[in-house]
Amino acid sequence: MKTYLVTGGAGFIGSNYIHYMFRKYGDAIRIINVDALTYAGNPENLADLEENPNYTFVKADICDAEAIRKIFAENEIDRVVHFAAESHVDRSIKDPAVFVKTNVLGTLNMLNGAKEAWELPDGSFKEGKKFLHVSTDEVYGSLSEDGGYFYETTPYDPHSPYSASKASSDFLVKAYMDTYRFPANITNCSNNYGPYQFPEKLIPLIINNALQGKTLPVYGDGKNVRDWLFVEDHCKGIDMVQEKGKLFETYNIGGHNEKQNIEIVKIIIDTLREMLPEEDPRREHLTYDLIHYVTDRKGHDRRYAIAPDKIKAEVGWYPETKFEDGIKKTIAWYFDHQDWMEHVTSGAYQSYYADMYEGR
Ligand code: NAD
Ligand code: TDX
Repeated sequence: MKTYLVTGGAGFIGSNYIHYMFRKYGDAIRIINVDALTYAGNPENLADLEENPNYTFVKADICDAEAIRKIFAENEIDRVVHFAAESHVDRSIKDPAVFVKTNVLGTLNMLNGAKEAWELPDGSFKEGKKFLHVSTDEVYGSLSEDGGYFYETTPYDPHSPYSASKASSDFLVKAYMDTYRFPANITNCSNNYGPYQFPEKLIPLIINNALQGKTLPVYGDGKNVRDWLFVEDHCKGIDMVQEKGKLFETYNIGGHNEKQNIEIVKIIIDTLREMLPEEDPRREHLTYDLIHYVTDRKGHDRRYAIAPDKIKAEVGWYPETKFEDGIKKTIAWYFDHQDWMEHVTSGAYQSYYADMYEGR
């Protein structure tokens, strides 16, 4: 039985990954989820696993060397899947320091914990151990509107404090692979969408505002392009890289699905209108009139697009979910889980929203 140490498993992608892995492997695996439960971490995302004897939750900060060492000392960890990070670009523009602490120093601490536990006296590593570092396409910078893709060989050119901190963490993982032959992979993926995403990110924020009849804030001219990937496809890709990928390699994971932000916002409005029953009073307000162009994000990257050719050729992964299906499933999930949305938007979210959007 393999034991996985997942960091940041109470967040959006991490919780989807843990669900995916138990669906796929059942009780043939154990998962230990270490998460500090910041504003982005929500135990409710994994409430269905509370009674599962193969699942353990540890509340700890990935920067806490003692706590991480203890987990490695008490468990024979086979795989690390490292999601934990500060993940929101807008927050990084307001307060970069915590991004450097968690994303850079936290990653360093995870690398050291795994290295200490897995390294043999001759400097080689125990058989079969693997560390997967989850990163982003934002490390490659921004593409022009009229072409080009990010490849694994594209030079790093991060612009925001968030992407700079992720780039730094990628370089640390590369340094451990190059210096110590530390058994790792890096994956750089495009924008994920799906259930359990915190409503500071575009898609859940727009769904939540639309259902409440609030204005829908679109940055700049709304024509920035993102390459949307259904979160379940991403989770499958991570597992396939660990099972079939070559050690020490980087794999880009993308949806081959580019959309302008304004297109996404209009799709959400149209889909919600279809879902709401005729007599629902919210239908009347759910029109494009809710769209509100606001001051652009500072340093806003124009376009991201991944060419997932290498992962397809070497690992056999491709994005299976068509955007039309994925976005419908996603909107339906938020529609059916309005209680989840209420829980995550009460309290601190209100002041976050006011600070980020009021008068913008
Ligand atoms: P998220 O913000 O939803 O979740 C982050 C999780 O990490 C939360 O559960 C939080 O409590 C935890 N965490 C934060 N700081 C911690 C710390 N110091 N110690 C322990 N736990 C801590 O993020 P997400 O969207 O699920 O992203 C997961 C990973 O994927 C990140 O590394 C992010 O950079 C990367 N990524 C995300 C996307 C995307 O579209 N969401 C795209 C590409 C890459
Ligand atoms: O209110 C909004 N209005 C708006 O126009 C928000 C929150 C966003 N936007 C725009 C900015 C981006 O062009 O929508 C696009 C998507 O924004 P986000 O959801 O904040 O994602 P992005 O900045 O592209 O970064 C995401 O993808 C890569 C994740 O948050 C990162 O963690 C990941 O690395």
